[in-house]
Amino acid sequence: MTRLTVNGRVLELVQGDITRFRADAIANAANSMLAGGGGVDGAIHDAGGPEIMEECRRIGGCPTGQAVVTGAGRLPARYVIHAVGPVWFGGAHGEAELLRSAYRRVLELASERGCRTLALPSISTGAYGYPVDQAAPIALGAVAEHLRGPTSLERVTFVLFTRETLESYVRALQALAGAGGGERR
Ligand code: AR6
Repeated sequence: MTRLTVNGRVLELVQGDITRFRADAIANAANSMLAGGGGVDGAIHDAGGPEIMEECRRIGGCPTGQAVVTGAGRLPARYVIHAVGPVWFGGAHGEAELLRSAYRRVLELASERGCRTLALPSISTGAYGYPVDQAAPIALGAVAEHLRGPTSLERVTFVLFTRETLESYVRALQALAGAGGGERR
């Protein structure tokens, strides 16, 4: 299963490159210096062009568990929301709460700007080492919770780069739906 309806809004999973995904906002898995790097961050800055980094430099940084907004340069989006997820240190260092907080902040910022569509990557599960099977339920739970409340968002899409990541999110979505997290498939 790759799609769940929550409160009439859509939470969906696709495999792909988030830089090619058309949405009002896309999230980035950034670092607290907003300094750019590899993974999805590198791909977003490469595809979006230098304007995004200029704005990141002006903002200066972002604490772990938080997010900041810039324009999207050449990307087919209006905003990039740079979220800073936690580095995995074994799970006993507040990683889950920081990851949940990073997603919540992205969702709040997108809604504050009136976005109807949002694309998300799997924050922290690449270079930052967060086990994807543990990150996926947190990521999906944060989105489902947000969609149950007042929001401008109508569709939130996880754009997952690898098949393994998608499969992990599919399992977590099945568990969420089974636990009554949505209305229908
Ligand atoms: N589209 C969607 N997902 C992608 C893409 C893409 N184009 N490229 C990679 N991913 P990571 P983190 C997936 O490492 O763990 C950077 O250097 C990737 O397969 O990008 O939060 C930053 O500057 C994985 O599932 O982010 C930070 O320093 C997911 O994106 C640090 O890495 C996240 O992997 C952040 O590490």
